[in-house]
Amino acid sequence: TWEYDPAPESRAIANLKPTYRPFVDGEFVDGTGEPLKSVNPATEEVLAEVGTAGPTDVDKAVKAARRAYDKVWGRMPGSERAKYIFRIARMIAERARELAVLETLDNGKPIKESRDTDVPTASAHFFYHAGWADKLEYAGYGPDPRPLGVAGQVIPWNFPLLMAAWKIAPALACGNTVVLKPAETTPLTALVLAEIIQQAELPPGVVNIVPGAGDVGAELVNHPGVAKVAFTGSTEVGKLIQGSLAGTGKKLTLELGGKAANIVFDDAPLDQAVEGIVNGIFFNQGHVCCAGSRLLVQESIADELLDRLHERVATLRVGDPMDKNTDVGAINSRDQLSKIRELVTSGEQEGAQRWTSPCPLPEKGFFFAPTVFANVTQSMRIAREEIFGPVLSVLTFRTPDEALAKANNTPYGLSAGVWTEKGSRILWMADRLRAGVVWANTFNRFDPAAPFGGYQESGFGREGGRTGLEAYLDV
Ligand code: TXE
Repeated sequence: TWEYDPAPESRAIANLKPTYRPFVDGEFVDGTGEPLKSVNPATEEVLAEVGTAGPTDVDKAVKAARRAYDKVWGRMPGSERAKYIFRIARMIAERARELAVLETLDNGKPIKESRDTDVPTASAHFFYHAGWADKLEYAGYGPDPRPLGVAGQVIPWNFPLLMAAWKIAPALACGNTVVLKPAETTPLTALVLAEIIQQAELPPGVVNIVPGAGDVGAELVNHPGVAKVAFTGSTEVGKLIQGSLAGTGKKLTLELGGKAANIVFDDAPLDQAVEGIVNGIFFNQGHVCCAGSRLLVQESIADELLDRLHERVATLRVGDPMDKNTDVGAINSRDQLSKIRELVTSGEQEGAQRWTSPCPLPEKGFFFAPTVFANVTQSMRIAREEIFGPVLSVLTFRTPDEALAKANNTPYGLSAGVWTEKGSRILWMADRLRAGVVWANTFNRFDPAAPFGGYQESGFGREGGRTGLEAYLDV
């Protein structure tokens, strides 16, 4: 074990300020809500105090967004909107180092992930959607697709900047204006994005950021001035929102939980599969809605694969997220850590065989060692419920039919992985898996041009690609 003393230089690179404030109508304002404290989950120290939005601030933000929509943004030629969106993309790239360090401090994810995935993908998302802004007549919704108005968007804490980009970029490209609520444990990078949006000189009100907890989210999605709601978060809250919007005529997309199957056949390239399994469940501490949290392995290779997997997982370095060599960082919050612990205990009690990485953990901070459960049966909670942590449940199968039945035996349906040398089998499986994304001989690959979204209780609607524009357009 070791003590983690966050280097003051990290704070300097992140340009960390003592206070952050809501962004409404082009200005940073004192929110009327109770301020919250954003905590570094790796050290449990307070990073900054964040002003939150009260109901009056949400109301002001939605009205400002509506004014901006009516007066400028909704009427601006797409080619003009594109220039602003390109500018945001470039400015994110220019401030990549600052944003990556800030994201890691606030979220707990390894710096190599925020550096190589979160920040560049956020920038790429704006670049990609800037390209659509003046080509919407080719989006496939008729010659003159129209924006909807004000989009109310609520995002979670697992990819704070990237989720903001996923939400804001397509909304702006299509001519909508935005009020976005970041998650209460990770509001900082969204507020730096607000600064970028201000410096990029977007007209006031086009984008508003209202930090706060779930009550602020509820206030936002239920505001009568909001025409479209986009939510990423828990299935539980997604269902609540869907219920409360019933009959309002608001357009809704939901991106909720998952329990993805990563399916390995006996002809799979095993070394490659082991890397894909590790990436599938330990990337971002497993705080990934499409995480490959159920490994389905063909019985004949199960022992060998499990041995190789243990060997590989034991090499993962868990700890200081600011260390470039760290593979698994901190769990985002104490609440999430408790949830992971509870589900892991249930796995033990229900008779699954637990293996835990011997990697030492820091004494302070919210950390959880990579864990692999063997002998898991389909009825166990660890096979059914989303753990959202670095915990893998391993099940076996004998035939492709059995693999398919087990993979689809879930109320979710966000993603799946298939590992085999047989192209025909990949196509057969992909056709029958009830999952929005099926990766073949890889996992957790994203591209702004590829639509992403789920089936069943993983939600509905797609984000990204041409299809993702549908959520923000009327025909
Ligand atoms: O989610 P919440 P939590 C899953 C994951 C995790 C569990 C709980 O399994 O362990 O959900 O996480 C806002 N109206 N996922 O509690 O509460 C909230 O402030 C409007 C999977 O953090 O759903 C935050 O901004 N908004 C998921 C956002 O919703 C409300 C990512 C998500 O928080 C609200 C996160 C309300 N009534 C968690 N209540 C994924 N799909 O990736 C809360 N919020």
